[in-house]
Amino acid sequence: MNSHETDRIFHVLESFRIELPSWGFANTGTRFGKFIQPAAATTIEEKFSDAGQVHLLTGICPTMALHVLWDCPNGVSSASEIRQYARQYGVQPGSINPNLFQDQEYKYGSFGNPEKTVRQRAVQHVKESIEIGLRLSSRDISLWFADGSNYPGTANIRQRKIWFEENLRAVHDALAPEQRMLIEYKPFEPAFYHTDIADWGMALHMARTAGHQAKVLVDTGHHYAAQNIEQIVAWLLAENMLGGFHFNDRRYADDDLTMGSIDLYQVFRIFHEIHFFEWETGQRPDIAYMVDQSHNLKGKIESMIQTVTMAQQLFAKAVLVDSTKLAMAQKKCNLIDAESALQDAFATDVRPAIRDWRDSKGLPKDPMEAFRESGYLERITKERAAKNAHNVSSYA
Ligand code: LRH
Ligand code: MN
Repeated sequence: MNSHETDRIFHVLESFRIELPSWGFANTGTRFGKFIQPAAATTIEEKFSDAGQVHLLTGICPTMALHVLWDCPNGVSSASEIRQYARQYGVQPGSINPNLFQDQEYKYGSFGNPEKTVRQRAVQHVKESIEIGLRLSSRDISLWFADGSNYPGTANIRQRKIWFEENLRAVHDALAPEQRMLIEYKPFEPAFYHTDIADWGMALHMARTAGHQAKVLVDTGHHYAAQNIEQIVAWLLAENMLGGFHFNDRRYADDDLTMGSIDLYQVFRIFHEIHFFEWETGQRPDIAYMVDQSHNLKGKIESMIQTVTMAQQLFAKAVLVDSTKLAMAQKKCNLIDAESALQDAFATDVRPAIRDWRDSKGLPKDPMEAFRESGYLERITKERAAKNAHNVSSYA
């Protein structure tokens, strides 16, 4: 790697930041049960403490996403306690994620529920989430809806679309000027016949209908296996409607595995579209990079460190694509040269440069090693094991 490439890597690492999900530190599982980890976080303080460790060791995770019913049990009045932990552990509250999928009354949906009172309650919950965001100086309200149906004919899809447009407009209008609303799509699960916001086109339509502070959120796990995710990213960039990402990896469906554990080149191609857009337009897109994973088997904090350093590596590799050479090859339809412009960058070992960047910032060169030597895991295991031992693990 030449000094010019090292400089480009140092330059992009200066601004690359990725947000951690509070729920990634907690005991989560699948419908077949969950395997309790004695060191897992159960309180919001513990989640901030663990996120604080990852930020301390990597320097690039200054915010943590919150899920309202999981992290703000007292609603708006949880804000003061959360602000105190944010100060104590050096990680700020990030995107606010309302919970519109676990309450019994959401059986037939939230914003799309045929029951007006249920739709109103869902709108109220999002408005409360917006207020929590304001109290915590969080910019993004991140909306995912489990809404849909399991059997043909059981839902009026067009009527639900109208309710979603009405309710998304209503909550959009409750945003403060500095806030954004991110709309996340998902093709299926937990609904297995239709999902009301199932793909990027539906999310784009809903964001545009809601208002100018609404953007689309791309969860990499929310696509059919054959879908070209980076093409969706390129379109949303071109439309200035890409608000953020939930990164994870999958072999089959929304597996929520650690980013880059299955298909590193997928994430590289996404990051390439973002760098290429910036090179071509001179505009730095305002994208929230976030992790959304479920760490069922691997250690939760180690999985986060693995994810964050992998994201950094793939973001750095992607900036090494020679965009001038690529643009020329594309123009001339020189397929081999165009292809190799990406493959050469992807094949570059950027880890030495990233270690040097960390060293230049006074950060540990190897965050995973530093974590294992810190004794933090041993300490929290002692503190939390008894509490976690009572955690139920069976599904039914
Ligand atoms: C839905 C989803 C959504 C979250 C949840 C934890 O699959 O991706 O972003 O609210 O996971
Ligand atoms: Mn997600």
